Formats: sequence, structure tokens, C-alpha cells
Amino acid sequence: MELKNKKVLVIGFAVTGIPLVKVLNTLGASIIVNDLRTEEDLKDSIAELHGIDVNYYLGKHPDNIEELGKIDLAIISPGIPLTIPFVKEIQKAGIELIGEIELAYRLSRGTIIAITGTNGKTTTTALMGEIFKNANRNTHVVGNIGVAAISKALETKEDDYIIMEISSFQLESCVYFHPHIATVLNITPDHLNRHGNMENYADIKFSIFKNQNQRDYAIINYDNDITYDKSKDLNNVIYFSRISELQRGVFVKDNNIIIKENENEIEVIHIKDIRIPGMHNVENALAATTMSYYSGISVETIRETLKAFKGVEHRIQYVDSINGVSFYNDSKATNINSTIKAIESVEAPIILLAGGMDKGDEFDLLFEGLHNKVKSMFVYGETASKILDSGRKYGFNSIFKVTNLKEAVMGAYKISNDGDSILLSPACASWDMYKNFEERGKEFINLVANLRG
Ligand code: UMA
Ligand code: ADP
Repeated sequence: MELKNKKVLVIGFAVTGIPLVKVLNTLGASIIVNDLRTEEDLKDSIAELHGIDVNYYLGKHPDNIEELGKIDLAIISPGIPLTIPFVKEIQKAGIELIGEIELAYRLSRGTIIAITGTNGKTTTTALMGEIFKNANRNTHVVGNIGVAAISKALETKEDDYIIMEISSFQLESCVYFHPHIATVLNITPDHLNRHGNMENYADIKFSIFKNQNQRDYAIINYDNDITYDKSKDLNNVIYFSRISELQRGVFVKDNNIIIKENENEIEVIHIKDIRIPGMHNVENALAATTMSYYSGISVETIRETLKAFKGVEHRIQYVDSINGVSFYNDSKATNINSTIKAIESVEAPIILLAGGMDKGDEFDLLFEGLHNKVKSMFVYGETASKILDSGRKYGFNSIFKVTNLKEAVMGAYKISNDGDSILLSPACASWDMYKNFEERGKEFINLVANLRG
């Protein structure tokens, strides 16, 4: 893609926008950066780009696109909704608007493997990265996992593998993005404040396959009603299933992961030998096995990696045990279904710490998934009252509203007994009180360390 002397507008100046500017500079573009945050807020990021010629328009989005002069291309960060008036203006003016993933795709060489789904994306992406590295493939692990895909795009070579975690936000601004292998791990309610309803959310997730052809693979969760139903229109689908034995695909049989093709069954691993805990991680292992096998990676390498892979921080991460009480950090559980999976995976009795930014979810589903394992809850953040109200409806009364995570940790520890698990699994995004889920998880770990004194 020729960007020399093109005037490119970068909207959003954080994890995506900063490496994006560096790449655009390398390609000789003339760059304008726009962000809602002020120059003062962004001074460290501006300093990081010292020496690069950038025009900054900060503190608000322009009321009028003409304020920026003639623009050839606009590239938007995923967290910025496409519905804001400024973005509408850009589109109305006929300016090409794409996301950073689309640009990374256009500039990258190599084979792209893309992973989306409501839950399990980061774990599966990181696991894939390990399998591919262990198979001695030259691998880049990028995307929503926290490393902008654009930051590696110019380094990629024809024989490389680019393993990308892709969010629904990123898919909305893709045009020709074409992964050779792509998966939708599962679809359950999330981000409905941005995507409106489940149908639209599911359509966006499935747009990951829209440019695929017969030579590509769509890897689909057979057990999730939405992914199964929507897969019927796709090319070259390979299913994975934790529940059903399939004619062709990857599934669990007698507690073993099996790959079945042309009537042959290949045994991969007994599920008790998979190091990451919980049945949801068996699903992530099934998806990774399927994608790796269809990339030509040996069963031996897949097996050895599944035995060794420890998982990713902030995902049902064991923190410590104090006076017989175990603490788990599942800060990345940012929707109800992920919290239910954590409850299923952690030893009862559980004291659950939950709450955070309100994405418009109803919490009744959470109380249907407690499985009698949760004895008490501490709730805080924007959604605290909503969770409390749902709890009352379900007759779950051991629920305490507190003002922050510190009070939640202290309160939970105070009422805990030997053998309890205290689980931070918020079922909500962190953005009402924290910069991101990592900051929330780290605070939890520090609060637990303080309990030790
Ligand atoms: N901003 C505006 N206008 C707005 C909103 C934001 O100017 O209306 C500015 C902010 O002031 C800020 C910048 O945009 O400076 C932030 O951009 P961003 O929200 O797109 O975030 P990045 O830091 O670029 O990180 C993004 C992803 N964040 C989101 O999608 C919200 C990161 O995923 C991802 O790791 C990174 O790109 C690299 O690909 C995080 C995430 O929470 C982990 N993702 C969501 C999730 O997993 O549920 C989708
Ligand atoms: P994502 O990147 O999609 O948010 P992660 O791999 O970071 O997913 O996992 C976040 C949390 O979601 C985990 O801590 C766990 O509670 C839950 N989870 C992980 N994998 C799955 C899955 N396959 N199905 C449902 N929940 C899951």
C-alpha cells in the first residue's frame, strides 16, 4: 500500500495509535493525530515520538472534518465507536476509513491466523503462539492481546505466521482482512452497549470469515448454539467439540482430545494432562489443536505444549493462600459468562468479588450460574447496585455493596474460613475505576500481599 506523501489521520493515540504513527512515518506519510485526551494527558506519548513530524489535534474530536484540511486516509483505534459524529463526518466526506488491523493486514506478509470469540481469545492466542514457536515456526503474536498488529507488520516475512487476537471492535473496521485460518471460539453476551444487540454482535464476530475462500479454514465451536447456527453458510468449516463425537473434526472422547479425519482417529492428549485448568480451557485447547493441526504442526508438538503452557496472567490466576484461604485473580473476566466459567473452575466455597463498568448487561444470568458454589459476594463499581438487585431477585442475600476493591478484599477476608476461595472475577469491564483490567488485577495482587503484612 503506497502511503508516501499521503495525508493520514490517526484517530486514537494509545497502544494502537503510537506504533501506527511510527509505521506511517517509516512509509513517508504526512501524519495528523487526533485524540480526546489533551496534550498534557498525552505528554509521555508525544515525547516517545520525538523526532517524528506529527500534527496533533488534541482534547476533542473536530466538529468539522474541514478543520483538518484534505485527508487521504483515516485510521481508527478499536476503542473509538464508529458511531461518534466525527467518524460519521469522515465517512460522509468520502474519506477512506479503516482500522489498524486492516492496515496491518495490507502491510504484512506471511500466514494470518485470527482468533475471536467472546471469551478465551487471549488464552488461545497465547497458546497458539507457544505451539507455533515450539514447532520452530517464525511467529508473531499480536492484536487485542496487547501488542498492536501494526507494530510488527513491517517485520513480517513470507514464511512467517501471524497469530492475531481480534476483538469485535477491531472487526468493525476491517475491509479486506483475510486470515487463512480463523476461529470464533464462542458467542455469549458482551459489549452490547456498543453493538446494540446479540444479532449484530454475532454478525460482527462472523465477519472474520467474510474474505475467506475454499483454501482457508473456519474453525467453529460445535457446542455453542450461535457459532454452530451461523457456521452453516461458511466455506470449509472444521468443528471442535467438548461434548459431541464428530464425523470429522477435533473433540473429546473418553476424556481424550481426538483429531478425526478420513475415518482416522489421532489421540492428542488426556484432558487431565492439559496444564491450564477448567473445562473452558479444554475448549481453548481444542480450538488451538484444530488450528495447529490444520497448519501442519505435529501432534507431538501440540501435546507437549498443552502439557507445559501455564496460561496467562489475570485469568483465574492463583495468587496466594493465607490461613487456608486461596486467592484467585480473574480480572480479565469482563462479562458474565467468563465469571461463570471461573466459578466452575475454582474450589467452593467461593467468596466472589465482582462489579465494574456498566456495559448494559443484566446480571440475572450470573445468579443462574452460581451452582451453589458461591457463599457470599462483595460488589463495587458502577454495576454494584444492579448486581445487588439481581441477587435479591434470586434470593441470594449474602451480598455486600462496598465502595472499592480494597474494601471488597478486606471484607471478604474478614468473613472467610479455612478452605474458602476468594475470587476476583468482576463480570464487568474495569474502565469505571481503572485504566485497564491489568491495573485492576495488579491492585488485587497487592491487596492480597498486604493481607500477609
Ligand atoms: N479515544 C478517543 N475517542 C474516543 C475513545 C477513545 O480519542 O471516543 C482515545 C483515548 O483517549 C485513548 C485512545 O483513544 O488515547 C485509546 O484507544 P483504544 O480504546 O482503541 O485503545 P488502545 O490503547 O489503542 O488499545 C486497543 C484495544 N483496546 C480496546 O479495544 C478498548 C486493546 O484491547 C488492544 O490490546 C490494543 O488496541 C492493541 O490491539 C484491550 C481491550 O480491552 C485489551 N479490548 C476489549 C476487550 O478485550 O474486551 C475489546
Ligand atoms: P478474552 O481474551 O476473550 O477476554 P481470556 O483468555 O483472556 O479471554 O480469558 C478471560 C476469562 O474468560 C478467563 O479468566 C475465564 O474466566 C474466561 N474464559 C476463558 N476461556 C473461556 C472459554 N473458552 N469459554 C468461556 N469462558 C472462558
